[in-house]
Amino acid sequence: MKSGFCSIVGRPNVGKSTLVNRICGTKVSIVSDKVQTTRTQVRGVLTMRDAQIVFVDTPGILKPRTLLGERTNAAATSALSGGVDVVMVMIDATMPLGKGDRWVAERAPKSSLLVVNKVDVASRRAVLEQLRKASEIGFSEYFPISAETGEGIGPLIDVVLSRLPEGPQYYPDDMIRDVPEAVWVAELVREQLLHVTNEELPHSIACRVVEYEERSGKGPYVRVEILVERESQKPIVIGKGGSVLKEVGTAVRAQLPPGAYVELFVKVAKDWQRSNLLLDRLGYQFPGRD
Ligand SMILES: Nc1nc2c(ncn2[C@@H]2O[C@H](COP(=O)(O)OP(=O)(O)OP(=O)(O)O)[C@@H](O)[C@H]2O)c(=O)[nH]1
Ligand SMILES: [Mg+2]
Repeated sequence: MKSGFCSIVGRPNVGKSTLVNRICGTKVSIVSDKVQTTRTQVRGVLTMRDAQIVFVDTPGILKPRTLLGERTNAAATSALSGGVDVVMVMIDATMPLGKGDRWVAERAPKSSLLVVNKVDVASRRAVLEQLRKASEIGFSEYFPISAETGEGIGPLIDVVLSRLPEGPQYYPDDMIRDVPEAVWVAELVREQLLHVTNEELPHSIACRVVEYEERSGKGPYVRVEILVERESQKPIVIGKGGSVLKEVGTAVRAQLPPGAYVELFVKVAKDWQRSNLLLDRLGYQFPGRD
């Protein structure tokens, strides 16, 4: 049995979570077109007959503006070394290679795999140019892929497999993500809110499950608290006559076992992104800290 951990790091929005979901064949980590969708390390497990790869999705690395930003960056940079067997550095074929990409690349081990994502929407020339620029930084291997369509992913997985040591199976066969069910429902709510809100608001939203009850013969009853930072943000999240919450609730329920009941309510937690205490309570902890 070969087994090990493979982390995926890069700037926000390059498609890290989309890749983990594609490889694992199911939604492991939430995705949106807003930057910094992922806020913690999320593990997705690919189990094969004689190998297991644990993919570690990480928050996009960006210059931090809040305590939350500092913590998400720490969660990402800790996956650049120590405890992982393979590092993938991901860049976006549709965006110029920027300072942020170089910052990440310079801190990644030289043995990292460089992944250029979104080739489905980039010209061949743009992809080649990204590969050329990235090669100046000096990685061990280069992979143009599309996390969306799956193009190029087979060879990438083969190389990860070839780099894994002999090891135990870390997770049971049927485990695909390591996120507890209650946290997962809160993430699904946040994902829907990311889709319907704009500008600064996505960063101001945090979700947590305050009640989770398994009901025999029915799906679970889940009560989710949506936290915003200011009173003025509440009506946007609620929507006219509760329309936004209703839409979010329906979309989340569709992803849960039949009969699931999701209750949503909105609360103000003033400037939670800048409060160590609230960040601890919301589960946005520094890696390695309880
Ligand atoms: N066309 C195209 N879009 C993609 C591809 N991969 C990801 N996207 C889109 O890019 C956006 C960002 O994807 P995510 O997977 O959330 O990106 P991320 O790197 O995890 O972002 P953070 O969590 O914010 O760091 C979403 O709108 C995806 O649908 C791809 O291969 N092709
Ligand atoms: Mg992500």
